[in-house]
Amino acid sequence: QADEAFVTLATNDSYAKGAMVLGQSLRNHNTTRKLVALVGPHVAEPCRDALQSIFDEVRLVDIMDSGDTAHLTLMKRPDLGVTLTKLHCWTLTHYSKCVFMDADTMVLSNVDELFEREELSAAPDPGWPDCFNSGVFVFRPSNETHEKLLEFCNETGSFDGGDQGVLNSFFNTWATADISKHLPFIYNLSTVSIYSYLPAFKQYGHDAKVVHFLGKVKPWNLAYDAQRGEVKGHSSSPDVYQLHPDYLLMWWQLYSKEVLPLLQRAYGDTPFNSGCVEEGEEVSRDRSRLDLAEQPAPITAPPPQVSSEERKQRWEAGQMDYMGEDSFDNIERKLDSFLK
Ligand SMILES: [Mn+2]
Repeated sequence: QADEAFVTLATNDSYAKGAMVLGQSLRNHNTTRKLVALVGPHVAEPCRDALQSIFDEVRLVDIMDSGDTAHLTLMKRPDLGVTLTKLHCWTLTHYSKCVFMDADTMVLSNVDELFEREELSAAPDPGWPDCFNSGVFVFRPSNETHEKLLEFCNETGSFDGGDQGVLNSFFNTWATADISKHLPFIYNLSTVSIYSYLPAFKQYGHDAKVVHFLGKVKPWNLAYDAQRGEVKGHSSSPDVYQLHPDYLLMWWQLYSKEVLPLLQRAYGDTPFNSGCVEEGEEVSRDRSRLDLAEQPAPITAPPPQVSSEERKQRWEAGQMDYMGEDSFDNIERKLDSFLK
């Protein structure tokens, strides 16, 4: 077991926060395996220091000065930078088996049993279940596999522009060959699935072991009022609906209680974006708007009153009334009534 590890990846300071929450969640559930964080060159020094205190190993991956094939691929396909950094996990050959987990995942219980699985084990993707989701997967480090993956990237690229496309094309028998390589969905519960199939979430959601904050808006894009215990600024973007309020709150509670002190120690007197706001602080809205500024702002005029049936149709057509009837507060209330 000493040669088995959970591996994650942080390419910037925001994802580093996610990696810290993931690592701490694994520690809190008493994993017996090693914890490894791969970090890109853009992660600030204090963030790496904070990662050091949670992870057994923090490894800098700079594709620019890594192996020839990786470098060459990056020259040809600069968009695959993050993907190539992630594929680097196959070079961790001092471990015999690893479980990769995205920095936007968090464990809700011990998941060490994942090491009983073989390469490549993963859960179905909610958007196309014949593809696996590459947010959580079991693999065997091997320089040979790494080289093959890089060559594959060079020749084929990625059908979705990311690592999931590459990995699904490479491990292309996953959907049909061996059912033991299909991880149950509870090992990679995408928050988007909660809303797309609410009855299933009501039936099986309490068994969830890993939650995956899939989608454009991540928990760290929002703000948190630690005094009130409230996540702030989430009514401004439709993408936020894909984040379940309970899991979102769990993420922020873990972050503010156990991760933030590590960051504060690492940064010392240097100011940094903690994500936490003072009670009633008006900046919170501006800040979350700033954080979301990379995403195009949703343009939704306040719609006229509609019947319940018409509203349902609009919802199913993807036209939610985010600012009004389908506002986050209303959805949260509805979910609460289901969950209690
Ligand atoms: Mn992810």
